[in-house]
Parts: sequence; structure tokens; C-alpha cells
Amino acid sequence: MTMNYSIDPSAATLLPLAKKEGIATVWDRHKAMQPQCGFGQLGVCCRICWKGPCRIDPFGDGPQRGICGADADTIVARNVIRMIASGTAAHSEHGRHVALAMLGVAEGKLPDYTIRDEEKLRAVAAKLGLDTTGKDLHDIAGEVALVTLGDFQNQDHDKPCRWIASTLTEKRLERLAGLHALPHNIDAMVTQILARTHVGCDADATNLIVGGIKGALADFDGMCLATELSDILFGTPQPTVTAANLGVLKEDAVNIAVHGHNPLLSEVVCDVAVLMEEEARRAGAGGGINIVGVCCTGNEVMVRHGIPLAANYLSQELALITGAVDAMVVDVQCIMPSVSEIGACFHTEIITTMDDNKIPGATHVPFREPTAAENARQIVTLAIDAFRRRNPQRVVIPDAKQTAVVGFGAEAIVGALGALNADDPLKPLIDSIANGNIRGIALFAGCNNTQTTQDSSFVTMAKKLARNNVLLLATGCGAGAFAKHGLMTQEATLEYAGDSLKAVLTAVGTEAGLGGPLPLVLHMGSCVDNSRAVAVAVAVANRLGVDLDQLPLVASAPEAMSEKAVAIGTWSVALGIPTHVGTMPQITGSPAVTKLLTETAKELLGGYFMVELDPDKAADRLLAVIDERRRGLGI
Ligand code: BF8
Ligand code: SF4
Repeated sequence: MTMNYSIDPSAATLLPLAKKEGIATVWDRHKAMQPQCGFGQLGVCCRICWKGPCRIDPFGDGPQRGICGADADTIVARNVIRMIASGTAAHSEHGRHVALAMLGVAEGKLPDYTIRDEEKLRAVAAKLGLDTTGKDLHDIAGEVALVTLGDFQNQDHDKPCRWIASTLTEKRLERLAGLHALPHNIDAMVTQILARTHVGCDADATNLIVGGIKGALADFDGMCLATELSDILFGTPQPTVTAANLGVLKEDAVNIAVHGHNPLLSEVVCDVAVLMEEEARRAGAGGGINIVGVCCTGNEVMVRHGIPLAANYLSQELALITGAVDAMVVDVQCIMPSVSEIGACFHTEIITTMDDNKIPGATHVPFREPTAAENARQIVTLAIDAFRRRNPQRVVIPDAKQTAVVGFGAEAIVGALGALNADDPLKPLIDSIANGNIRGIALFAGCNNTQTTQDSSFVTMAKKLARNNVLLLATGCGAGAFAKHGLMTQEATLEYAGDSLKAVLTAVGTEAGLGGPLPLVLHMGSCVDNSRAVAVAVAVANRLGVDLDQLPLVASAPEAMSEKAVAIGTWSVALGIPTHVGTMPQITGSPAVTKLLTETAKELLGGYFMVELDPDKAADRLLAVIDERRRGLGI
């Protein structure tokens, strides 16, 4: 039974325990929810006004229009672009938060933060076209922050957002401008989508979807700025050896799980925990304080500081069922409300920190940047107090822990390649793609979803693509899956990579001083860090003088779930990348919208969605697309 839920060995240990103790998990609730609403699955249910809810009969016998006259195409298009708006809002709100913090640092108002990567700050300033001559670090940081915040404020429709305009290839910018799809203001894009989907507004499915694409490109803008400014404040990832899965919890330590997305909180918790080791020991924790990560906060601190990753999305409840987590500290996004109920079955403190993200039953410690260290001390103190209440009899830490070599942002990848050719670091990668040693590149992203066996599609697809010499990149819960299943190791490269891929990864890894190959899957970071993969792709495209839709590059979200994933998938398509989705998107009630996103998009943008639920077949389809792109380039 457990096998159908998850291939994670932690689930095999902990789900029977949960059952015995009468603790319901996400999989129990999924089961109780069956059968799920067919109208919702097709996207043809409308709740946009109180004349509704309305739903379109997919078999053609019942209503074909809602009470206001909206048909299936309008309803599906409105629903899906509202998801994009929410995803864009989530990512870019995170980005704004980081940008405001950077401004605070520049103004000397945030003593608990600093600029950790001066080189990156200068590189970002240059990229944004700022003149930094003679300016000190804080002035530059202030200017970068203000230009970034301008992407939320600009009212000139003809001036695209600065981040996107300074990131993409010229050709891509022209193509998107030609479709009137370049965003000028992130907030305005979210507002426009909500406005145009209000009852009695835009009813043209194509027009709605183009608006959604524009919104998704605003999401891309927000992700770029979130990633890059976080690197400036907290450091740019470099290869680090760490570990993943629930075996990273320690019986003799105060275990604090940092969960959510925004590094502003988790970074300070990590800093403060180091200073509070002695207090933890005095409370009886011989192993001191052990910080572990969950979801994208986990990925953020993993790629920057080598903090071990305990769980990806579907495993967050399992972390609590170990009985070993003393505090789970959360900020925003992808936190199941169920964690407070499960935490209450144990001694675990569930601590919310953001005033606009509370969970009933959790302890709320309001987090403010000016008092970040003090707030973090409060949080760690709560964890130490909880440790004192921990019942050792109930602790079950699964024997599941894999090594993970992580931290491959664009800079780290270029750095590793530079060991082979310092003058022209991209050349070894381009040569390997041209001669076929690397057949193509696949970016794995996105969530877990109870509709598929947890982590299974990621692992199946990655193994098949690697065997066929495809270079693999990963972010988000996809990266978490690979880390937990041992695919971010040098051993995995030796075991699963095709011969020519293995040779390239070995040459680069050895020259870069890793004492062996690069790992099979390169961990680029959290979901906002998908922008790192685009940075690499743009560099390659610019070096070749081609656009992104000509590269043998594909993306896949085999277990997609969230509105953020819908936004990311849509900008991926808009950037020209064929994008696989392994869960059924809620759009199929409109053949017109489905065709637009899976076929017409190819003509308009070069990228398009591919829906394939079977991971083995999905890998085959991605290989075929990679080969088609190779033929287009004449290689
Ligand atoms: O931003 S992959 S389940 S944790 S949405 Fe959420 Fe999906 Fe995980 Fe990170 Ni991304
Ligand atoms: Fe029904 Fe139209 Fe209202 Fe939607 S907007 S709920 S289709 S009446």
C-alpha cells in the first residue's frame, strides 16, 4: 500500500506508525476525497460570481454556458490564469520582501543582515546597467534595491520590467514584445489578471491566455530578482556535500525544521542556532542544535550552506511523525495546515512567523527584519523548551539518509566548467552538446502531488534521461526527491549516466577538484531558483547566437501541484522551452485552451506544454524533442 503512496523509504517506516497511532496524513485525506469532482478536474467549474457556481457539462447534454453566458473556453481560461496570478503573487511577494530587506541593509537599518557576496552585488548592478564607479557597497546595494522595487512600481507600459529586460536574449525579448507579452510591472500584472477575469470582463480565451502568459513572465521577473538578491545577502551557492531524508534528524540534538520559502527567516535562525548550542546542551541535547530543511526553505539553506534536507512537500508531515522534531518553523507557501494538528500529537512546536500566514493551533512569533536575531532567539528557545518535553520512547528516526552534493547555481556551473577552459568556460559545455556527448539538458522542477506516487516519476524519468546522456538540473521538490533518492551523488553518475555523459561529468568534476564526477543531477536550489537554469540557458544561447527555443533544452514538472508551478510552467513555455507536466492540468474541459497551450504555443513562442502521465513515455517524448532541436541546429 505504502509503495503506491511514495517510494520514499521514510514513508515505508512512518506511515504504518501513523496508522497505528491514528494520525491522518495527506495520503489518508487524499483517499477520503475520492472521487474528486470531475468538473473541477476539467476546469469547467466557475465560482467567479454568486449567480454561480456554474459548471459546463463535458458530455454536451447539459448546460454549455454558465448563467452569465460564459462557455467552457472562457471558464477554463479564466480559472487557469487566476492560478498564474496567484503563483506570480506568491513568488514576487517573496522577491519584494527580499528587495525591501536589501534596501534596509543599504540604509543601515537591519543590523542582523549584511551583504555576503560583494562580487555578485557588483555583477548584478552591472547587469541592471547601473554605473557603480566610485560608489561604496551600501550605495550600490541601495540602487540595486530601488531599481528592483521599480519592477513593482513602473507605470510606463512601454518600458518592460528591468530584470526581465536585462536577463533574456534579444531575440526572445523581441518575440515577446511582438506578442505584447512583456510585463512592465509585476503588481500590475497580478491586478490585471484579477480585473480581466471579474464577472463580465474578458471572455476571449486566447486573449485571456496571452494575459496569463504576460502574468507568468512577471512571475519570472519576480523569481529572478528573488534569487539574485538572496545571493547578494546570503551568499551564492557553491558545491557542498550534505545529506537528505529524515535520517538527517538526530536523536541527541534539538531538531529544528525550517520550512517554507523565504530565506530571510531561515538564514537568521541558522546564524542564531550556532550561538545557542550551549543552551541546547544544558537542556540535555548532547548533539546541540540540528537545523534541517523542508521544502524550498530547505533547498535555499541546503544549496547555500549545506544544511541537510529532511523532506520535500509530501514528506513534511512524516518529519513530525518521527517524534524527533522539536520545532517546525514556517514562513510562507506549501505548508500544510495539518502540521499543527500533527505537531500537537507530539511535543513539537509549530511556529508561524509571518503575520499574513498563520495556522490555527500554531505558536505565532511575529518576525520582523529589524529584530530578526531577537525573533530567531525566541524561536530557538521555544525549540529547546520543546526538546525538554520530548518523549524518547516515541522517537522513530527512519534509517533513510543519502549523501547529496548540492549547490550548482549558474556561477558554480560556469566555475566548474572554467576549470577545463578558463578563457571560455562555456566552450566545454557547448562542444559536448555539439558533438553529442551531452544529448540535451533537462530541468526538473515542481512539486509532489498525491495524484502520483511520491518522487517516483522524478526518479524514473531522470534515470532514463541520464542513460540517454541528458544533463539533468533540478530545483524545488524535484531536487528534494533526487537528493533523498541518492541521485545527487558521484556514485549515481557512475551507475546511471550514459557513457558519454559520464565522461563529461567526470572530466568537469575532476578538473573542478571534486575528486570524481559531478553528481548525476545538479541541484540549483529552490523553486525561485529556476531562474538560475534560465541564466545558464541564456548564456549558452547568446554564445551560440541563437534563441532559447532552438536549444536542446526541456523542462519537466512530473508531479506538479501548486499555482506557483502553473506560473513557472507557463513562463517556461513563453521562454521557448518544451515543458512536460506529469499530472493532469485542470484545463482539458476546453479543447481550445488545451490546443493553445500544447500546440499553438509552439508557433507563437517555440515552447509548449506536453502532458504525459506515464514517466517512461514522458522521458521518450522529451528525448524526441531534444533530437528535434538538435536537428534544427544541424548537430
Ligand atoms: O516552491 S516545488 S510543493 S515547496 S511549489 Fe511547493 Fe511545489 Fe515544493 Fe517550493 Ni515549488
Ligand atoms: Fe456562472 Fe458566469 Fe458567475 Fe461564472 S461568472 S459563476 S459562469 S454566472
